[in-house]
Amino acid sequence: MLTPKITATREVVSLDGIWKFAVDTGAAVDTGAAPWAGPLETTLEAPVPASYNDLFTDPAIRDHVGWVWYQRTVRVPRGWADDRVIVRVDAATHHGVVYVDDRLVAEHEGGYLPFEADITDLVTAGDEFRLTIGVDNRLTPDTIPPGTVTTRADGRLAQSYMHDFYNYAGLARSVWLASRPAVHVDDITVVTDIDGTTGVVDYRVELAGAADVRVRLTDATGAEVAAAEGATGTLRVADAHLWQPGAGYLYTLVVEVTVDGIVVDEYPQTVGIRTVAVDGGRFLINGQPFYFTGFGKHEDSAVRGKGHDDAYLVHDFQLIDWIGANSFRTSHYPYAEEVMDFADRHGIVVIDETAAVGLNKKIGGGIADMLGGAADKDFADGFGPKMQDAHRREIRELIGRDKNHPSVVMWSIANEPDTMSEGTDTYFEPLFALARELDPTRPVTFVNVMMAPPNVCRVSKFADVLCLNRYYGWYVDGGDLASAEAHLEAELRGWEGMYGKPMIMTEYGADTIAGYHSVWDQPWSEEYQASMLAMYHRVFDRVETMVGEQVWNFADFQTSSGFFRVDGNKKGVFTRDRKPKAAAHALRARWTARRDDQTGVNGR
Ligand code: BDP
Repeated sequence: MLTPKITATREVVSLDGIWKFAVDTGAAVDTGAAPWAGPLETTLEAPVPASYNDLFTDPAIRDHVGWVWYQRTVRVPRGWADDRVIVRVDAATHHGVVYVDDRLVAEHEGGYLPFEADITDLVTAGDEFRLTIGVDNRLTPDTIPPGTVTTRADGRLAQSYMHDFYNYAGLARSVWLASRPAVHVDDITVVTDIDGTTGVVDYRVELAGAADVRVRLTDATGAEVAAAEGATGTLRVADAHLWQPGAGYLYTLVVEVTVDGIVVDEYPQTVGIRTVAVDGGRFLINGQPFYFTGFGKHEDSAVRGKGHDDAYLVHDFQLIDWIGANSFRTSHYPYAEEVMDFADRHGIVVIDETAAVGLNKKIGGGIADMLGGAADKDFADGFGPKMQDAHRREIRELIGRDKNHPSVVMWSIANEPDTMSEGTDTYFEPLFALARELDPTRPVTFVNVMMAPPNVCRVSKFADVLCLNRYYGWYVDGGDLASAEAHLEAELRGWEGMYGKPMIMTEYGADTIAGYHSVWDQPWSEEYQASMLAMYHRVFDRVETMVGEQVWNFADFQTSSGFFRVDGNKKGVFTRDRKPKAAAHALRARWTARRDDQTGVNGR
């Protein structure tokens, strides 16, 4: 799905700002009441984009389970009389319904991917309409991510889930009103290759309506470097300027749709010319071995929850650069498109993950729950074909949205699912096949949980790269780094011996209270976090097929409360307000040295 853009033939109006907001106490959607049928009866207002949970002081809003309503009036620009009019919601977490006046125009499941509706027939250029968006935060055994809703003794609903981050909900990303011509570009797919010093750009344009297509490729200065006619084709760029880690050079493919020689639609698609490949135990970008440094992140900040914020976007990428990192994983859901665009422009490498997190009854809310008796639950016990359908949709929509981002070098189809139980291989095999069918150009992986070592995991055989989350020195061998080091190395050598595939440590880390110091290696101290990471690094440097290290987590983040979390997960290298802990300085020394060593190779 194309991002709304202002072009010679398209306009966009941001609908961000303050909307009327109401919590649905009567389950309106389920009972037939219709809050969208007139002005919302409420005194509350909420900003878009933002999760609603932490905005209000009322705990009944923060912990609400079910529908909430957002409403505002929108005026269609008067110049749009000849255009199609589109409402686009960048994300509604987790289930969204959109009403134009009294009419339902869109419904979407999956809280981190966009959807849109063509509302042309319901609105008039120059006039106002009432836009109401309902958002349901419930997670069930059939959703991605899954969860369970139960009813408490006093009738209130309670939501539980098996992932370790707070179930922030609402309209956490932008909402747009967009115009586009009746005959228009519906989709664009770009695949790049390198032939000597020539860049090869294969493109495919899908149209709505009958028309001709012509394309031109411009470089970063705007100069045309190649052109072609037809909806599919190949462009060759002499002396191509490659997209490199650390140097995100972008071309623009300007797609023009013509009818009788007149341009009726224009859409610019950014293009980074680069290749990605797995070769034995190596991960190659542009034919050069690439070593991932960086983090698993979250979209998370105080007050906004998962609300997208351009200031945090810029600041987080500044900190990624400051610390010398070259990559991150969109743990544990697709991130806002603004993030992906920024990564493209700045040469940050991304492992792009679906929202399939917590497909694991054996660990519950974070690995810590495993100790609380979840270990005897089975995958088949509750996760069924409906969840697999939702998972398929999630893969399809993620690849549909992000396929043209050069920063994305690999798809991760799930985080820490149960891959030990019978039936998990038959659940996952078709999902890997689907991802490869949708995108034959990028490696596909999933992130393996500590309870599924090489001789136990039934799914690693399908992955192109082994992505491992390990907590030796924390959940296992906690406080005993000598044992942790021995166990970690033994396990990594086990994977290397059995598979020989490239390995990335996609999570390793220790909860750390900023400001807690100790002369001993005390868990929760800043010193322990730094020592533990250093121990992992010694091991990584000894294992040849290690191709990356992504610390858990970039910053402290909010989780549901419980006995294992005090105001959230504290494994951040930065605090929730992005102040460095001691480990940040240690990582900076290691990663900037590594980055400087790669100067030339990675274009820095
Ligand atoms: C892993 C999960 C991650 C958790 C982390 C932890 O992938 O989401 O936050 O453990 O326990 O199991 O800190």
